[in-house]
Amino acid sequence: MNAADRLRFCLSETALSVPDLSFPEPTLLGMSAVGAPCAAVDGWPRQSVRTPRLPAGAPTLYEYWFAATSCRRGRYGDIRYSATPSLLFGVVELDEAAFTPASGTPLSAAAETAYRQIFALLAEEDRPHLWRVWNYVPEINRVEHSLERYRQFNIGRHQAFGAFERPVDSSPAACALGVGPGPLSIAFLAARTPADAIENPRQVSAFVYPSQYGPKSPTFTRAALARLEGQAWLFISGTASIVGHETVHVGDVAAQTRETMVNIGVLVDEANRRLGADGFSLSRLCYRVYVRHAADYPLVRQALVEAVGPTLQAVYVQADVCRHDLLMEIEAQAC
Ligand code: 3EB
Repeated sequence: MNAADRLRFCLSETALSVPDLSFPEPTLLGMSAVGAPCAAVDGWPRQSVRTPRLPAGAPTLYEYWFAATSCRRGRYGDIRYSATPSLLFGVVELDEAAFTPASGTPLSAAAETAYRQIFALLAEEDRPHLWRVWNYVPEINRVEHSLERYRQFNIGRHQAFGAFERPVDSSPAACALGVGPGPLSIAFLAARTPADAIENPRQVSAFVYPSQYGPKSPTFTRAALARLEGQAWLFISGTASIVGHETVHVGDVAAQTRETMVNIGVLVDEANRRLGADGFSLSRLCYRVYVRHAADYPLVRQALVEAVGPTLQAVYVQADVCRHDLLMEIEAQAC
């Protein structure tokens, strides 16, 4: 591990001005634009999270991942990526209309293709360990070909894990949310060294969910604790009001938010135990909060402020959550 190889996360409501996009800031690994599509540009990875911020009218938020050293840019299949000696950040966006698979659905085929490209790239670049993945699936709850689209996505993702002999219990931290019509969009952060996978004893691991949630299980861990020289990063996956494998507090968005924060609290405690220090705390995480119904935003925010305290740093967006009875979901990260 290169001693200078650190990672920095930065939020801004102003797009970095990069007048010559063929030569972005050399240490910029990549970015995501929350609330508005960013123009597709060759040369460096950018994810569009095509769903509105809350409250209504909030400006587009730009999230940047910086490395401490200059990045090498590359393109592999449909992936655009940036790499440092130990890290790789990439984005792949696929239009499922281009897929006409002999078996499965266009979306399951697009998901499988995206993950196969990711795994092949990580092998070639010798950064095999996926730490964190952000999945955005158009119209995630719509049923077509007799199967909810989230479940179609899970089939394709699971098949790619199998094809590359990736054990599902060493999956990355992840989120999977629904956005408006457009491409399937996947951003990922990978490294030469593994992250520590953390599960939540209050919840059945998603990779062994029973088949009532779909023919193939999701492939993510509840959190990932990643060490870079001198830094420990905690990536908390999309977390919801699930206990065991069941949704709890159906119809009560404030109670769902409180239950979600209990789940996140358990993950933070376990991360601190593994770190051997009280490095992380709810009051110092950086949260992204997905709310299914925009009108629920004030209730979710209030419950979150009560759980976290006045230092709360959170970005809210309207998005569809991957079970119809989940009204919200929260992900978080900290360093
Ligand atoms: C859950 O706990 C809620 O499919 O990658 C959260 C995080 C959820 C990631 C994924 C799904 C995913 O099952 C949904």
